[in-house]
Amino acid sequence: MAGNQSTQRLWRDVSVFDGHDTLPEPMAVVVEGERIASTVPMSRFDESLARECREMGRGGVMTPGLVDCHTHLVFAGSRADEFENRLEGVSYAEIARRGGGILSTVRATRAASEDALFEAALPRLQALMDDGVTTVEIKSGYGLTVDDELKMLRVARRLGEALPVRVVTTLLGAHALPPEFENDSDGYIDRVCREMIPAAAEQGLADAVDVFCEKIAFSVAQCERVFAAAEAHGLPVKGHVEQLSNLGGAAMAARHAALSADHIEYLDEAGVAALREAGSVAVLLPGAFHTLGETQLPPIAALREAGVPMALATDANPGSSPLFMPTLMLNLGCVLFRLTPREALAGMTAHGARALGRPELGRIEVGAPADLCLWDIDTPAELAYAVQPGRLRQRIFNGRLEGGNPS
Ligand code: DI6
Ligand code: FE
Repeated sequence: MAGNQSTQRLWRDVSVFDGHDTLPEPMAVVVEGERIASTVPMSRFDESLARECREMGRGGVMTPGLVDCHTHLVFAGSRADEFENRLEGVSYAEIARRGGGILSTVRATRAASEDALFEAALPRLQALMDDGVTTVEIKSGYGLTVDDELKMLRVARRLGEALPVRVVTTLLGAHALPPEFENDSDGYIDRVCREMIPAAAEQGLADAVDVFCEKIAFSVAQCERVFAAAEAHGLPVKGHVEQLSNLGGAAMAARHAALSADHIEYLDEAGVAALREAGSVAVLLPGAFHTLGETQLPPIAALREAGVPMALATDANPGSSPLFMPTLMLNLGCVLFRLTPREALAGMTAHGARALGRPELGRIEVGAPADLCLWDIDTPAELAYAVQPGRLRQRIFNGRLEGGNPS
């Protein structure tokens, strides 16, 4: 059985969403080693190819492995109490001003050992993987001391070594003002710029640098200092901007050629134009919008009109988006933000990858890394239409079968 010895693996009769669009015909997809070797419409399929390959699957929908380009997966503690407070009418910003919110997770995360953080994050990451994720970004931002931020980033790196998933790390030292720096936010930004960023860069722990630009966090000028320090250490930047108000953080991020501007509910026309000119990705986070009961919608029509690539991510975190299910975001992106299913899927594949500075990922294309999902559905739109776990038949990571629910 020479065919079974082959290193080439074949999926046939699959409906392919390639990262941007659904291909017009059923396809055969061949993987060799870690890469996609060929994609052939079934109308031109030659059975001799099947003899050279090991058949892995037939039928269903094949997408790139999902790319979750914005998460805060590493943390300790729970914020279920704040969830109840918010239901009683206390706002997210008010909880933050009272020292809860992000700072509550900071207290728990500082107190947790590196191993405890790792163990706590494993099932969260596994949940994302079981729902099709093959690339995930993980931010720090709940340590807010040099040591605790580096601890979080080491945990993120370890997760990527322990599990079959690509982990991209982001230093979010400028997430909230730690209590030690009360009334001295510029002093804390000095610490981020002069100690945190250099240490993370030197130890190779961060792939990018992020900020929270908001009235309850840091000003545009402070965030710009963080970006300048990141650039001095060769790290790309991105920002949580225009989530709760419009400070002009997106335009500032665009001036620094940011990989992405994230949240952006309050983004205005000038911000949209700035993102377009910079080639930055707009990252939409419907989980936080949903959880916080927001009503201000991101300017989807303007972004679409301007041709700004829109990514979609979970923002998985213990406060504003305790949602660890990427395919739910496809649904929420469509229902809440009026994305088309095609836009939502592109947002969790090709555009998500671009928001991470990894444009070779999130696409089904000859030569691309073979990170793939085979779903038990008939059309790609069904992934966004129904919220239904268990439809992932196969998860292929770097050319190897690593998960799914084979029927
Ligand atoms: N915006 C968010 O949605 C997360 N961080 C941020 O700046 C939320 C973090 C949290 O509430 O713990
Ligand atoms: Fe976030």
